[in-house]
Amino acid sequence: MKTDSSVATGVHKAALPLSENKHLLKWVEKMAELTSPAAIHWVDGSQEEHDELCAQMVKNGTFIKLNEELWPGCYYARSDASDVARVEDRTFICSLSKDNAGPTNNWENPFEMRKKLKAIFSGAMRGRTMYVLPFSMGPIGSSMSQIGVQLTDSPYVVVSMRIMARIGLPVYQEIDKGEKRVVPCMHSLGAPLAPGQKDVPWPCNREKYIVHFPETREIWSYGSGYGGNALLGKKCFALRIASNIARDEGWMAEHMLILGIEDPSGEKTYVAGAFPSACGKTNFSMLIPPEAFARWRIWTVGDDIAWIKPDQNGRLRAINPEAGFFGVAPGTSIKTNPNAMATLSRNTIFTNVALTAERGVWWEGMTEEPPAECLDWQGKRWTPQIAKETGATAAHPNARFTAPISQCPSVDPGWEDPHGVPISAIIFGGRRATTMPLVYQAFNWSAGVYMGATMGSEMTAAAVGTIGKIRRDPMAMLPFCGYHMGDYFRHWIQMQRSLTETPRIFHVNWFRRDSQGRFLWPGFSENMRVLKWIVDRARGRALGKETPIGWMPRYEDIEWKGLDFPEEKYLELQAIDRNTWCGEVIGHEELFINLHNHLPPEMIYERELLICRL
Ligand code: TSX
Ligand code: MN
Repeated sequence: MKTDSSVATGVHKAALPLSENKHLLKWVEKMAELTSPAAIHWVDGSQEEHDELCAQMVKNGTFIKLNEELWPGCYYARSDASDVARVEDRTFICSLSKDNAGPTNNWENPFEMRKKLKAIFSGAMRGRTMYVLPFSMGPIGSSMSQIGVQLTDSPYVVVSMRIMARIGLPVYQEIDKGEKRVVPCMHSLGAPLAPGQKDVPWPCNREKYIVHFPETREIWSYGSGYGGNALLGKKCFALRIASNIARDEGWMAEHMLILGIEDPSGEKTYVAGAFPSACGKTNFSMLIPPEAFARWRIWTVGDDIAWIKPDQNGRLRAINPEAGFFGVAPGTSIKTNPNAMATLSRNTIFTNVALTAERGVWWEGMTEEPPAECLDWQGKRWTPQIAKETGATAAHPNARFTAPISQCPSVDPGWEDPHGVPISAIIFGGRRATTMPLVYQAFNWSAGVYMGATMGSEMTAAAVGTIGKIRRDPMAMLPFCGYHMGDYFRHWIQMQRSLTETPRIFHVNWFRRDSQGRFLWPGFSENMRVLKWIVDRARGRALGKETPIGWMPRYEDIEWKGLDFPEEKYLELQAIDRNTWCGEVIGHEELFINLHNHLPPEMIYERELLICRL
């Protein structure tokens, strides 16, 4: 292996192994042999290390340091224009049997895939440093936490993971205890440097592979430095691999926010919520109650992932395995999400937003007035006039902020409780212009599983002929379930058996429109009124009206103080049209046909019952 001067002279302490775990040392050695990095850096997670890596990235153009007065501790990155989102068509589940991956995942034979990976990773880190990045998903030492080690040639990934997960020295200590299985996560940008070759600000490869081996609990990611493709603790580990672990061990790895509702008496109720993209999940997780809800508080535990496990008393408890938010910037503002704006005001990495003249950041929807001039996410000059003429946005629609949860004003005091928080209700949601009422409650657990399995959002993308078509996204897990979706529904059904008390299950839709196409519901803070009914139902305090689809609040069951919302409009918002719903249930069939031989019978029976009631 070639070594750089710091390795050769041994002056850089980071070049020395920080773990004594034999398996880890051997694996690092083997992977270094495969990828031929110029140096190995054992990440300790310290502030000094972070500062050094940032300085190095500023020097080579990956990072721009933002104006310290305006954005203290913040950095700005522009990705390669071809590396801006997760690549679902390049994401693979390599289980031994194709049947175990199911029809909703890309499957490849694991032996073939290993051959392929060996070839593309061979020499892939030449000229770069390989970082050994140990991380804990969940609070270090919690029995619900899981440990991984990511080998990566991207310093951007190292500093991002320092926000998104717990990393460094305390994690080596956990590993060296030898009590927990470590998930190996191999990552390369696939952009080796020849001697003397000048680096680019955002190295990556046109060919991408995001590969999961569920049986051996391994992740291999090649070619991308962006988000879920590269921060392997997040979607790859905490959802795709963890969903496999959870099925085997009897718990749940879910694409859910977690929030706590505190009432004026101090009583706290936690709920988890699954929403497809573009529903405002992060906004919801940081909701600020309307003025009329004085002394009510919403506490944020997480905005994206929940690991949920039955405790000794048979009640579900949840942790957020993450330590940061990797949130979509466009649309985030003081109006839509003041807590997010406060969170990202310092120590935040911005990727693919716009850069202002005073070395600040901007994105569409951040302020009512756009800046007179800025540099867009590709570094080109952008003005409101140019936008008008060309339609170019200053920020990429998938531009992100990476910010620590600890900085969120609404962060729950118990967000790092190693035992997790008790979950009283599960909320499913979707973006639906028609059909779906503001809120209803499933009759029971299996009806709730059916509700989650059939949820979806209307397509908003401009692809021809797709407007108004519903994209089904079961439990918002379609891209994230690491095994057969039918078996996943079965696991949900089975969970009930290990619980003395099941959480109540609800469906919400903030996006129903009237005949003129206007939103019927004001949303945002006003969603608190829906949450209050959900809490009261979960605690057996509120009434509901039985309907063909579930329990629904009557007008008088909702707290309307401080909002002028006429009963007539409420009835429109909550209307269940039997004909429309017959069409809806027919739509469910399409999803189930794909999964037929793995579908638990409960799904069939729930559908039949629903049809009969309609
Ligand atoms: O995040 C949203 N939430 C959840 C908030 C806690 N958004 C933003 C879009 C998703 C990315 C919403 N948009 C919500 C919502 O509840 N509701 C809507 C629809 C809507 C948009 C604008 C208005 C009302 C409703 N404003 C006015 O009518 C003035
Ligand atoms: Mn997500």
